[in-house]
Amino acid sequence: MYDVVTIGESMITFSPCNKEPLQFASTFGKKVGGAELNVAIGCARLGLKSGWISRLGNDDFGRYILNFARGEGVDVSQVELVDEYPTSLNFKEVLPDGTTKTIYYRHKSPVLTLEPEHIDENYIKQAKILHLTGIYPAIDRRNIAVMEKAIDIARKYNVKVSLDPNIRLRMWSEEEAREVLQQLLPKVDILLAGDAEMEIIIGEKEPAKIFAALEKYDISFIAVKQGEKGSVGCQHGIIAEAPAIPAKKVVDTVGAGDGYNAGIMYGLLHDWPLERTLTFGNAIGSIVVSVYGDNEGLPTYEQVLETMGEKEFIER
Ligand code: KDG
Repeated sequence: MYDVVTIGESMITFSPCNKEPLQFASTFGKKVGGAELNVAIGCARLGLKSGWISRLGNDDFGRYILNFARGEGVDVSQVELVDEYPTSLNFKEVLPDGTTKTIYYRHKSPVLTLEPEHIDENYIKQAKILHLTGIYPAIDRRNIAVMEKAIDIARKYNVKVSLDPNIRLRMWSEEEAREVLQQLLPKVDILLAGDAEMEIIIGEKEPAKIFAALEKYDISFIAVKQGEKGSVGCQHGIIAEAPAIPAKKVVDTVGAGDGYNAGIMYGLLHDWPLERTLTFGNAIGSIVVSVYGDNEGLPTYEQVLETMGEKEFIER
């Protein structure tokens, strides 16, 4: 039995060691990135059981990512190393003020070898939540068929379908993203999106207007991430908001949304009141932005409670 299962690509992330522009950097540190895997790791750190469905290149980087995910406690039984394409890469610039820029090398991605028939009904049906993102179809529209197969299985077994648009405009245009993501909305139970992403998909940025515009899709849980302002949620028509918990220091914002998603799923799986679920997600976002790396800052359950002021932090 899994709490959360995700499908998507992971890449090796190279970042300049000295927080300098990519163009002039000569030394790079190697880390692991990929929104769906970040969510699976975030869930595992909180104590949930998570699984990740993917394909990696049968190379040193693929083996590194596979072992990394396994070491974080994510089930990787549905991840295969394939010979067709090398493991994807991205180069991430993080400047001293915390601004980031990413260049991708993922056009021929190993996940292109994942076909609908590889999606194991027995695996998906064991999950409580199937989490998908807009990055996976942005890599290649062929991946939509894989998502649809997984969604059909999920709906057959009452597994909740979660979607984060994760719109990456370096990978597709606003028009392409809108067309694909709008089509998925009728099949989504949990929508976790940034306000700017909602503006791209449905033309509304303000939470009350977003919830009104989405009413026809009958999405049981919607969270609108507003960055420094916090987040607003709508659960079965009830609306609540939670202010952001200020970060100690913002050093790297990449991955904060994935951590937030893991927190929201934790709250949903424990039937928490909406406001607490949102606050828990916000707290994780705040922790993640204060640590360098896409998933290194993802906290344990106890660390979130410390940030929320519900547990004493003992330094040593
Ligand atoms: O959400 C974080 C991701 O953006 C990062 O880990 C890398 O998947 C990635 C992407 O597409 O940018």
